[in-house]
Amino acid sequence: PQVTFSDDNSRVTAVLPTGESLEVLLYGATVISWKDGAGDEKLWLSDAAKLDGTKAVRGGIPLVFPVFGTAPDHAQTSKLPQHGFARTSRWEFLGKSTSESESAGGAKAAASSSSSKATAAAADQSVKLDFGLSSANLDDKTRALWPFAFSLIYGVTLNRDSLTTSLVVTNDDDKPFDCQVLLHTYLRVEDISNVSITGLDGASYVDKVDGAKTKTQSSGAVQITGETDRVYTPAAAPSAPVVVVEGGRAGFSVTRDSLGDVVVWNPWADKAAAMADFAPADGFRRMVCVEAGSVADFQTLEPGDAFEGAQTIAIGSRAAAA
Ligand code: TA6
Repeated sequence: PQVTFSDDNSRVTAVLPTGESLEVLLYGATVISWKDGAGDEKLWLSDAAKLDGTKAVRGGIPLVFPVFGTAPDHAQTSKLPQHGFARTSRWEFLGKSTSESESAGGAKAAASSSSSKATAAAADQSVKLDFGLSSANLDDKTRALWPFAFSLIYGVTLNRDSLTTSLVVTNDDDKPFDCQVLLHTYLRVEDISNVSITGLDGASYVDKVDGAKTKTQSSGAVQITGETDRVYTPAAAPSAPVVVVEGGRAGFSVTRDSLGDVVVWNPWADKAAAMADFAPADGFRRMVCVEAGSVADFQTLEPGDAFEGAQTIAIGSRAAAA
């Protein structure tokens, strides 16, 4: 895999030998592009997204920490901006690591051609980029709003047919702090009217479009036919996939580690029109946010404690099998 920096050091790009690619803005450690081997973009990024560090990126995978939304009744985080400060801070690039896995075909090929020199097994390469943010990196204003010593390590792993992003939060302070974590993923779809989301059957959810009432998802797939803003807490294990199906084919299969909640959001026409950085105006028909997080309540990290939460988004045939 190749990992290159942009000239202005604002972003890092990784490309696998098989063509898949990833682009991460150091501002917010925001993944702004993820392309499959055919060069098709899998994430939605607004045409008006700010990529110059003046505002959180409208699209890709913004990081939400230490608070999801705003929490006026939660003393520790009540002074923070919506979704906290991770997505609007400058992260450092900590390095890359690559790994190869013998693809099954390669192994079979090697076994079957014992007489001749086995062809080099086609190795499925992957690359992991690590990013860091700590209280030491924060500007004074932000640190004053949330005065705790912490460090975050964000790992983004590009595989041939999946993307994994994991966040490790460590309490470096001598007192406990509460936090929430969420990966605010904007998935790209062809047409939202052909999309349904499975894997949420029976889940309880908070409907933020209907007075934040708690409801239970009936069985069957979730359709998006208007503004949708729901915090699901599926009863099934986080490893059970939430699948974005489009035109009868599984487009994305999202599995989680230690992130018990899934937010499903689509602003629809009016809310999209009200966001200056949301373009084109009908772009809401080309996206759906499926956001893995731990946001239904706060978790308390004791001094020295660490929490790791991760998501894996599988695409194409792997997703169908999931
Ligand atoms: O994830 C859903 C949500 O909390 C919505 O309520 C909406 O506010 C969205 O996030 C976008 O928030 P932002 O601060 O990025 O405009």
